[in-house]
Order: sequence, then structure tokens, then C-alpha cells
Amino acid sequence: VRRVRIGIIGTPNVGKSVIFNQLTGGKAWVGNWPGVTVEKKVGKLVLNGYEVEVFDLPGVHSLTPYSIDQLIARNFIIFEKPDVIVDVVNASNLERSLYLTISLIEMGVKLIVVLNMIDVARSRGLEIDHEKLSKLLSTPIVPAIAIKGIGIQELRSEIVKVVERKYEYSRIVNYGDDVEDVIDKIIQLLKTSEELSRTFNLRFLAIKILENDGQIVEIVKSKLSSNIFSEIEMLVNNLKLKFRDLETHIIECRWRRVLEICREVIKPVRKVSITISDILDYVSTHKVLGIPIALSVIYLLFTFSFSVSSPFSDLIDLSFSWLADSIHYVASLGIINEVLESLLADGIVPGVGAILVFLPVIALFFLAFSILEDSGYIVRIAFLVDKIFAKFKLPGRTIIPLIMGFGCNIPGIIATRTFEDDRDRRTVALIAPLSTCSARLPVYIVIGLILFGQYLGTVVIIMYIISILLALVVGFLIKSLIYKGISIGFTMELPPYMIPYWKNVLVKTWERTRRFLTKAGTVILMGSVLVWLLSVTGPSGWIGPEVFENSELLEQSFIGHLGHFLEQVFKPMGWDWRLCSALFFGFIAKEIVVSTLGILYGVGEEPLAISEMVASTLTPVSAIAYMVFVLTYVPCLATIAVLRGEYGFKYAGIALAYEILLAYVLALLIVQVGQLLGVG
Ligand SMILES: Nc1nc2c(ncn2[C@@H]2O[C@H](COP(=O)(O)OP(=O)(O)OP(=O)(O)O)[C@@H](O)[C@H]2O)c(=O)[nH]1
Ligand SMILES: [Mg+2]
Repeated sequence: VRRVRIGIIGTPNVGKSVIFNQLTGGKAWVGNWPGVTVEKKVGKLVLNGYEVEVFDLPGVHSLTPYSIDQLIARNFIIFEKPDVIVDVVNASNLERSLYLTISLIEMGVKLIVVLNMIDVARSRGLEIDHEKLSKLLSTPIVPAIAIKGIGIQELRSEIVKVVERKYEYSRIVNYGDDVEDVIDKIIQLLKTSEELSRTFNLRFLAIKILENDGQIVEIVKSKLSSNIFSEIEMLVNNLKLKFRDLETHIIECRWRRVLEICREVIKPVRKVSITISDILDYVSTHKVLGIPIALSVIYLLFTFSFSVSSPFSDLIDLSFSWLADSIHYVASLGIINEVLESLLADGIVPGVGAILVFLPVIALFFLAFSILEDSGYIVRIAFLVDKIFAKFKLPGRTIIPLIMGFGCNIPGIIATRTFEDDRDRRTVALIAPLSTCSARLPVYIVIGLILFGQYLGTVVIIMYIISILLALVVGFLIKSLIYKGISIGFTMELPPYMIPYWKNVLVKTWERTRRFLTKAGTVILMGSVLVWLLSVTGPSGWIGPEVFENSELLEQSFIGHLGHFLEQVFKPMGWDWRLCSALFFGFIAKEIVVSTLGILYGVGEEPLAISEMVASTLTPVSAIAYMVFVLTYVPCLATIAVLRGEYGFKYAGIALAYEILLAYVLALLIVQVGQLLGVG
């Protein structure tokens, strides 16, 4: 078998990941906004006896990288040398895509162009003459509607053909006599390095040198003798005397070629007046209506998740109660001993159960979220808030990591890779954990269910608003004090609205839900066992399962001591020792706050029962303070680990420290204000 490596590249949001999934049966993340993929992802398939490795890459506009995700894509294409590059272009917006295509042709690689989204092009009244395009570019073209699987079979056979065909270079752009002359001279000089000639297309290197591409210049310099390299430098400098801005000249020549090609191949077949997408666009990005609409959409998302999920939650609740009863029954028969009975019935069932009853809410939330993500609405929200965010010195794009963070903070932090400005990127990474993730939702519900009753929905929405406001304010402070500088204006393209593709939505919902389930089965399970263990033991040694019937006894356990110590730390807030120790274990993962309460109150896994116990120890104001504390104090251990991985130890430490401090100050403030107003 021969091994073949293929890289899928293209401008952002053209359907690369969809094509990757179709080719490999993979599960790359797909979403209707630019910047979904931020990492290269590999998948495998077998084609005509070839073992093919396919790489899905982040979107790029050119081979000049501006952000980390773009650098990943460029470096793969230039330095890891895939055998074939599949360049996905957007048929409904060809001008935007072809610049990259032309740059790839210049690189001198075996190329296949997938002309994707011809359905969208058609709906806009455009037809592309793909045969002519193929001639002009001297590359095979595969028209496709990737989302429907159209063109994928053709792409497969084209891959085999291209692999077997000998490669022929064709010059795609003419940069004018002066420049071409210098390019030829540079090529002659580059030829002196056998290694360079073997690994790169020399014309490509020459052009990149003229474009002043730092990385390429470094490589060339290291492979050539110094006098040859200085000859090249002289050629370049002489040329620069003729052109005020050589780089711009090169870019302009490419653009001119792109427009020439577009003129020849794009045929408007009919006039389109206004599409539904245009109308939706007008309304959803409206200056006045936009924000109220966004809030209503988010409100609907929650109402939908809560109302549809409640019968399912009841069912899970019932199964856990039944499980607890069965454990007691089995124990009464003498099959398991008292300690095991307690571990299962007092530790694991209430600990894991208290979180699993939220599975339906969270799954539906993920479903609604995935639909939103695929429709194209998220970019509209980014567009809407751009002006508001600018007042806080943050780019509108910031909203994307924050919204992603509503699901889980980890993808939120990874999404910062798409930021072009390093200061913005670091700022947003520091505030991304303030986004209230789905793990915090059960805490709000359990704390507020009884205390706020029918107003719980409003309180939860307010928590989301607080979360965004906090992120804005902290971001503003960081941008004003540490990473000074203004952010450039809105740079994201608005993709058209699309009807979400159900398969895609289901895959994403399932992936997210599966992660939640895995967490329940691992981290939360272990957390529950830990809390149980620290409850039945104390400084005096083994105490025994009686603690769960006798709260005075429980207070003598390790957890009791810990809780009472923390109760002093949080004295002004007036939180019960159980609530305080729950915060301690919530360090591991926020869900464990709820699990700990489930175990310590000894009332089983039912949210209503736990909430009743909570309500008996908290005033509404101290409850709000508690919720805000949980929102702010730390993300989970996993998030801290990712922050460390992406930005280093120092960053993770800074995030951790400022969040604990901020949480404490905010909670204190809320309680104080409550007392001033006489509602504490
Ligand atoms: N109508 C239509 N939609 C498509 C087609 N191909 C992909 N899409 C949609 O386009 C959006 C972007 O698809 P992705 O595969 O995530 O795009 P990508 O190129 O990987 O994007 P980045 O990773 O952000 O660079 C998704 O909402 C897809 O469902 C197509 O042929 N027709
Ligand atoms: Mg992608």
C-alpha cells in the first residue's frame, strides 16, 4: 500500500470540515461562522489501495498568517508537504476564495479545487463555469454541495487521479517584467542549494522572499552561503527602489488576476431580489431591535430546555430513588455490608444522581445551542455587540469565546486562537472562564428553586447577563491597565443564514452530552466518593455512616471541620458550613457543588429536596451572593489545565487568583448592599 497525505484548506466557513467528515467519516466540529476549526485534525480512509491520511485545517485567507490557527494551517501546507492539497472554495463568494487558490498554485503543489456551496450560489442567481475555471487555473475542479454529500464521490476519484498523475507547474500570475526578471535571477541563485530545490518550488520561494515572509527568508538564509544570500538581498533591495511598496504590488497583481478570472467564470443567470436570509439579516442586526431579539432568542432557548426536559428529569429522579431503595433492600438481606450500603446510597446515588437529573435540561440546552450555532446567528450576535464591546476596548469577536463558554469554558479558551492581536487574545483568554458554563446551571437551579420559585428563570437569565458584564468589565480593566491598545473594527464575515443540517446538529449535541455523561461517570463520581469518605471519617478516625442521620456527628467529620473553617472565612456572607465546603469541592468541577450538597443534606438526589434544605439556611440576598460566587470563583480544574496548556503556568495562576479574589469581593458587596437596603 502507498500512503498519501492530503490537506484540506480554504477560506474560513466554506465547508472544509464537512468535506473532511464526509471523506473520513470523522466528527470534526462544524458550525456556521468563520473560525470553527482551530487545530489540525487527522482522519483516514482507503482509496483504490491507497492509504490516505486527510488533515482538516483551520480556515485562512492567504498564506500569510495573522493568528495562531492560521499559522497552524500555513505551516502544515508549506512545511509538512501533503501530497495533494484539496482547496475548498465558496461558489457563492468566489472572489473571496480565489486569492488563496492562486497562492496555492504558486506554491507548486498538486491541487484539487472543490467548488463548494453551489446551492447557495444558485439561490443567489449565480452560476460558475467550472470547466473554464479549471482551464484558467490548470487544476481539476469538483463542484460540490458538501452538506448533501454531492461531489464527494467525484472528489475521491479525482484524488486518485491526481495522485497518479505527474505534477506540472503552471505560472498563474504575472508580476510585470521588472519583477519577473528579478524572480528569475533569484531562482538561479536558489538553485545553488540542492536541499532547497528538492523541498520547495523555487519560484514560490522567490516570490515569498519578495513578499518579505520572515519564516521563508530565515530558511533560505540558513540553506545558502552568505554571499549568495546577500546577492539575493541586493536584488530585492534594488527592486524595492523601483516599487514604493513591493509587497503591496505583489498582492495587487494577485488580486487583479483573481478579478480577471472571476469576470470570466461567474455568470449571473437571473436577478435575485431579496432572499429570506437578507430579511432575517436586516431584522437580527437591526440597530434598535437587534439586542432585544437576541435576548428573546436566549430566553426562548432556556424556556425550551426547561419545559421540555422536566418530565425526563422526573424520570431520572425516580430511577435514582428506586436505586437507593434497592440498595437498602439488598443491604437488609445482608448481601452487602453497612459501609458499602452507605457509600452507594449516601454517597454515589445522591452525589452523581443530583447532577444526572440535569442531564435532560443540559442535553436540550446543547441541542438548542447547536441549532443556533449552525444557523449563522452567533456571528450576528458578534456583529450586534461589536459597538458595545468596543467601548470596553474589546473586539466584537470576544463574544464568540464567551458564547462557546456557555456550553463549556474549554472550547471558549481554545477559540481565542483565532484572535489576530496577541493582546486581545490574552485578554479574552483571561476573561473566558467568567462565561457561565453549563456546569454552573445546576448550581443556580438547586440554590434558587425554592427561594425564587417562579422567578428562577429570570434569576438564571440575570446570572448570564452578570457573567457577560463581568467579562466586559474585567476585559476593560485588563485592556486599560495591562495590554493597552485599541482593537481593530469588526473583521468577521457574515455568512448567510442556513437551515441547520440535522445530522450535524445531532452529532454536536451528542458529543457535548457525551462529555457531560463521561464527567458524571468519572470526575463527579470520584468527587462524590471523596466527599462521602471525608464525611464518615474525622480527626478522631472512623465515624461511620450514622453521620448522615445525625448532623452533629457529621460536623465532627473532616468535612465538618473544613466546612466550619470556611464558614469563618465567609462569615459576612452568612453561608452555612455545608454550602462552604461544597464550594471547596467545586474546585474540581462546578457540578460537584451540587453533589456535595446532595450528600451533606442527606435528602437524596432530588433537586427540590436539596433546594428546600438550602432555602432554610439562606436569605435571597445571600443566595444571590452564593450564585455569583459560584459563577466567578474558579472554572474547573480541566479549564485551568487548558489555560495552562495554551498560555502557560503564569496565566493559569493569574486567572485562578483574580477570580477567587473577585468572587469574594463581589459576594461581600452583594451582601453589604442587601443589608443597606434592608433586605439581607
Ligand atoms: N448550503 C450549504 N451549506 C454548507 C455546504 N457545505 C458546508 N455548509 C455549511 O457551512 C458551514 C461551515 O461549514 P464548516 O465545515 O464548519 O466550514 P469550515 O470551512 O470547516 O470552517 P472553519 O473551520 O471555520 O474554517 C456549516 O454551517 C455547514 O453546514 C454546502 O455545500 N451547502
Ligand atoms: Mg472547519
